[in-house]
Amino acid sequence: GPLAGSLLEIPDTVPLCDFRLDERHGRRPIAESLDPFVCGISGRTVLVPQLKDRVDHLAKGLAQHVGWVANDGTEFDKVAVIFAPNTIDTLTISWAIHRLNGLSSPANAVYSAEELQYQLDISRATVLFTVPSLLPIALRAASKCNLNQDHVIICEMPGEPQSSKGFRTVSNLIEQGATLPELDVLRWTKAQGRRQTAFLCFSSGTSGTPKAVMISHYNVIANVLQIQLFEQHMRDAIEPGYRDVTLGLMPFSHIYGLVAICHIAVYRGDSIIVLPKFVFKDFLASIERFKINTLSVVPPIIITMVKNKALCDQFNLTSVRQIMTGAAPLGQETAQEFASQYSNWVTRQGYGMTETATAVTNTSPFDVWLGSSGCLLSGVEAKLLSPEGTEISAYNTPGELLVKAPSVVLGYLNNPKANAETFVDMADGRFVKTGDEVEFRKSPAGNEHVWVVDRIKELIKVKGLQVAPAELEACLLEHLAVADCAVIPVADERAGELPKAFVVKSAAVATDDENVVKQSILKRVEKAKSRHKWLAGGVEFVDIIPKSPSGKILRRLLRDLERERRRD
Ligand code: 4UV
Repeated sequence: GPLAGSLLEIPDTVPLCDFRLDERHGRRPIAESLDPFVCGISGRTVLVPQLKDRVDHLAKGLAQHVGWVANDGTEFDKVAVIFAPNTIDTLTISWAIHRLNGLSSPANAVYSAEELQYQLDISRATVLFTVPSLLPIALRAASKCNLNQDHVIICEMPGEPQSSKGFRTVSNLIEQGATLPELDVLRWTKAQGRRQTAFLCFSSGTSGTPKAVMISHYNVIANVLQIQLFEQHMRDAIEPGYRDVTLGLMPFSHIYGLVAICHIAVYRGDSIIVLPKFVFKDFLASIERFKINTLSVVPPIIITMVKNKALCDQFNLTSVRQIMTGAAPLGQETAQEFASQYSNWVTRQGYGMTETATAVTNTSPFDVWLGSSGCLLSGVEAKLLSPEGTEISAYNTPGELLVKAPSVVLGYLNNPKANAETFVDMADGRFVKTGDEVEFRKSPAGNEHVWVVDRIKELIKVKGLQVAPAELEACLLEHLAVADCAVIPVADERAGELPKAFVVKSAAVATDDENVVKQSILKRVEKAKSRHKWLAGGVEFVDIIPKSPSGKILRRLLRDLERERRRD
């Protein structure tokens, strides 16, 4: 492609909070009047100088309140989980944590207490940020892992009570911090450099239960610069000084919202219109009200728009120039139908994963090929491997994608087995196995495009969110009626995929009524897990779960059988 071979210089001794806000590292001087964050509900904004101050003051207030020291170098003693929907302060909190050399672990706001507890445990968090409406769930999880209740901090939300009795708020800590002497600012040592973890995001990778992914400051900066380099020529072509007004709807707890929306936008000096949850009419109204020009969404939102064109037409959406989708496959036909309805918009797709600190590919507006995930970003090296492990170089031939890039993460926290399976040292460097089946195809314009054709790994994607089969299987096995089970994805028009369980009933089941047993199994999952993990693909009773001689569940066999049944 046009970017192949361009040199990327990636700073590796700069923390994220300084990367953009400290002018020495910025692309262009930051106008103090820019508003990186705008609340899509209240209209409240955070301007650049406020963002800087809020990060500094919150860091100081936090250090004093929870007893963290800025420079002790024991980073894994200082982990804070942020359990909140998107707010204009979410990134401020992460950056304040980073100022203290700490790690931020964002958790999805839809989590149940059990799921949150798992994240607190695995990340060994000692501080928990949440919002008033989620406080009961947060406290239930915190008490189960002995997290000091004094270290639960409330982030204010529009439309929710401004304080919760007895709990510190982000505003309290900012006020308190403003009166404290300057921090002995984090001495960003060359020794830590590329190895300094910034985020612990959760992903199940190619198999097993969710794991804490160690994402470094360097990883995030690298991906921001890769995306920026890819897009700069297009932005220059639009107009000098062009600014995105972008939609901040994708969860900031997921790599997509965190890096490919938040960090890239703040770096460029764009505005993010922050929305805490998807309500279709609010989404449309926000585009009109804030004149949003870049929409970053997932395929189910594209499908909702296609199916509800009449409602969309009631809103003035003429500000939009482009729509970006990723996190799950967008079918070629859907993409074509959408693009014909919104022919003035550029329909783009990105492909990436938590383990690559987001983007591996992106669509150039000068070579849109609907259904393709676009071209490799500059700085990415890719390999396709056959099931036998030989390298595939031909076009239009599927294989597992392996990726080498500066954004490939440090690894999974405390999990040498998963690290050895996922991050492989090859003769030409360290690659990550994506678990995705991909083809390289030459576009009519002559560029090499990446087409994601199938998924090899166990992962299920419901509305772009991860669901790990192993996590649901463990939950099902706790049910007395379940002797054995396997969970697989089944296709769904709206959600993309839904989890379905095959269950071998245990001999101990008291009733013959399969429906009663089924309902009881469904309830168990609904009680323990957030909604996107519910078994909306169904429960089917079987006599045996197919396994390999070593005892591994043959989920792919079940998935392929199910696909064939549905095709008939
Ligand atoms: O780890 P994760 O949950 O990460 C993501 C990342 C999403 C994005 C979003 C916008 C971008 O610009 C971008 O570069 C990345 O979802 O899940 C990773 C898995 O999701 C599937 C694939 O199976 C990954 O291994 N996936 C992600 N993007 C696509 C996709 C896509 N465009 N097409 C098909 N599958």
